Amino acid sequence: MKPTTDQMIEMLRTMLTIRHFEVTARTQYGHNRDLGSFLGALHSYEGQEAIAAGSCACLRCDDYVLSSHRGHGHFIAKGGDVKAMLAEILGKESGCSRGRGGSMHMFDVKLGLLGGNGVVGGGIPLALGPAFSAQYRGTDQVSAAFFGEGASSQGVFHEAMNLAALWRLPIIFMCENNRYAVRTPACEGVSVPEISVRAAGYGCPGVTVDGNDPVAVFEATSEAVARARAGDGPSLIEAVAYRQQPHCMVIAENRQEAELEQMRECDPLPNYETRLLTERLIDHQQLQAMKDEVTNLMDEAVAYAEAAPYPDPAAVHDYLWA
Ligand SMILES: Cc1ncc(C[n+]2csc(CCOP(=O)(O)OP(=O)(O)O)c2C)c(N)n1
Repeated sequence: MKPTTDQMIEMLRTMLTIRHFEVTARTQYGHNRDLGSFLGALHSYEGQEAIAAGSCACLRCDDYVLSSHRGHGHFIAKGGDVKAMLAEILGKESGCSRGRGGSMHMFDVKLGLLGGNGVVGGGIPLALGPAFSAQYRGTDQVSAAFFGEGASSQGVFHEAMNLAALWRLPIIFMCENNRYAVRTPACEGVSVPEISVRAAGYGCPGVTVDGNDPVAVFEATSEAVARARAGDGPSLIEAVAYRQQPHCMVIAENRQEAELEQMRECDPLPNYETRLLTERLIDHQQLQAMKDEVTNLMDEAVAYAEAAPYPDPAAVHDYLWA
C-alpha cells in the first residue's frame, strides 16, 4: 500500500524529530560525561530515520515494538515522549525507566513499546510473546522486532523465525542493515549478500528495500502488516541504510573519510525533504514551521531533563527482584 499525503508528511516530521533528538542526545551526553556523570553507552540512529518512520507509520498504537540497542528512533516513531527519553539517557528519575535503564532501555507499555535491549538480538525472540498473546486472544495486533544485520546471524534470530513461521505468528522481523556491526562490515560477518533471503529457510516472505526511503519502507511494511493481521504469519524485511555516527559514543570512527562523504550524499533526511518539496506536498514555509516545532520540542526536552532530579540513592535496590 502507498502512504497517503498526510502519512508522507508525518513521516518527514518523525524523521526530523529523530534526527534532532539524536543530535541533542549526543550533545547532552558529551556535556554530562564531561561533568563526570556516569552514563551507559549511547548508540545513535542518525542515518536510519527512514526505517523507523516508514515502518512505524504502518503500526497502530496497540501494536507492539521490540527494539534494539539502537532504539531511540523506534521510540519516537511509535509516539514515545522525547522528554522522558532524554531524561532516561541522563539517568534521571523522570526518565521512562526511572533513570535505571539508560539509552538502551526505553519502555512505554501503553504505546506497546516493550523495550530496547543491550543483548544483540535479544528483542527478536521476545517479540514472539506479544505476537502469540495477540493470536491467542484473537486480536489482530502485530508485533515488530527491530534488529541489525549483525543480529541476524545470532542463533535466536533463526530460532525465532522458525517458531514464528511454524505458528504463523503476527510478526514483522525488521532487519536494519546499516552495513556494519561495530567495526565489522556486513560482507565480512554475514554469509549472504541480502539478509532477506534468510526468510526462505523458514518458508516466509523476505524482501530487501531501500532503508533511506521511508516510502519504500512503508510499502513493504504495510504489506507485511496486512499479512500478519490476516493470520498469514511473519515476514522479514531488510531495510538497507547507513549508520552515520560511530558505533556508539565511546568508540572512535574507523571508516574512511571518502566512504563517509559518499554516505552523506545518500542522507535520507535532506533527500526526503527535497522529494516532498519537489512533489509539492509541502512548501518551504511549512517545512520551516515543522523544523521550528521540532527545535522547540528539543529545547523543552533539554530543560526538562536537566531540571529533573536523579534517583534517590536510598532507592538503589528498588525494582530489583531478589
Ligand atoms: C549477545 C551480544 N554480543 C555482542 C554484543 C556487543 N555488541 C554490541 S552492539 C554489537 C553490534 C551489533 O551489530 P548489528 O546487530 O548489526 O546492529 P548495529 O549496532 O549495527 O545497529 C555488538 C557485537 C552484545 N551487546 N550482545
